[in-house]
Amino acid sequence: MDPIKTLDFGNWVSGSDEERQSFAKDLHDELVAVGFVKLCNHGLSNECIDNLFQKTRQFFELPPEEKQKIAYIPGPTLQRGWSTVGSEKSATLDSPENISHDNLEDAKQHFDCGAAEDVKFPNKWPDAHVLPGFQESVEEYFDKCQELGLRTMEALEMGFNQPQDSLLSRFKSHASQFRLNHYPALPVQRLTDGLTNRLWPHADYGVLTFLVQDSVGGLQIWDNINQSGFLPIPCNSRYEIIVNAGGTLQRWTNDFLKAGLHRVVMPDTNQKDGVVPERFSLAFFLHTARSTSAGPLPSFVDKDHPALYDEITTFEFERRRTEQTY
Ligand SMILES: O=C(O)CCC(=O)C(=O)O
Ligand SMILES: [Fe+2]
Repeated sequence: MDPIKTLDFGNWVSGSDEERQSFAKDLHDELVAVGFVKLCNHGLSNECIDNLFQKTRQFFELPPEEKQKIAYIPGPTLQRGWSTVGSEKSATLDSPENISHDNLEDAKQHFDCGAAEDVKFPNKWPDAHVLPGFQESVEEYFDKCQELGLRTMEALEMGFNQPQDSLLSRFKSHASQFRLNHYPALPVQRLTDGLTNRLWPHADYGVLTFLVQDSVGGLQIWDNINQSGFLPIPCNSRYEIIVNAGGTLQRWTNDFLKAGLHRVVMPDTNQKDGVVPERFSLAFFLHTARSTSAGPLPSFVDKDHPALYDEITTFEFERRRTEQTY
């Protein structure tokens, strides 16, 4: 059974008042209880998703020298361009405290970008003649996810009984980010030695994440209801979108809603001749304007629920988290 419930986004976009209210309530309830929901009828066409998976594969198949031209140099800047296998250390994020992180590896490479109009942290693209259509495909997908993200926030605002536009107005300008993930094929033994994961347990930093995964498997989410451990998430269709709550939403709600903890490990099936096949995923992180508060919203703080988080900007929150991983 799939631990994540699927909601029909069509009910929000074009449903009756009753259907819209019920969508907003389900979205709220599932995010609070589980930390994750899946969306169908989300408006991203199968062609758009297929096209981006194909372009993503082409990007990671480029020779390392080409990718190196747009490598992310860790420093006082946001992640843009290519990060090589193992460069990001996700074990430092939310893995149990009692393990030593120093020799724990991520078996993953990725490509990051922000909005086309983000002049403060400009994107890095491979040359168009090396990878024709890549930039256009990524930008088109980015814009569609941003739109989907805003509409989902609108529903969540209703689900939370927040005044209309009070949350949505925080996204008028935005610092959303998009990541293409590639987990190379590797021997089963590498993923079972306890030192390597495709992606270690972590919660994302933004408000909401919109994730599309291929059918290889290995994604797991923390069982927030029974606290029993990690639960495998099947890919019923590569066109479904998994939505999870990020750290900013956890801060805003003063822990009323916990960011969904997840990881990518060896798939239950799908190994062949001792090798785990390669895997791709597309992760869109919905972020607010950078100057927005990442402190708890007033309606989640009272004398029984004192503020658990300091009053910093969402940008500062992201910077702190990114710094941890390199
Ligand atoms: O590959 C996946 O399914 C998850 C990716 C992810 O969690 C991330 O990029 O933050
Ligand atoms: Fe994630």
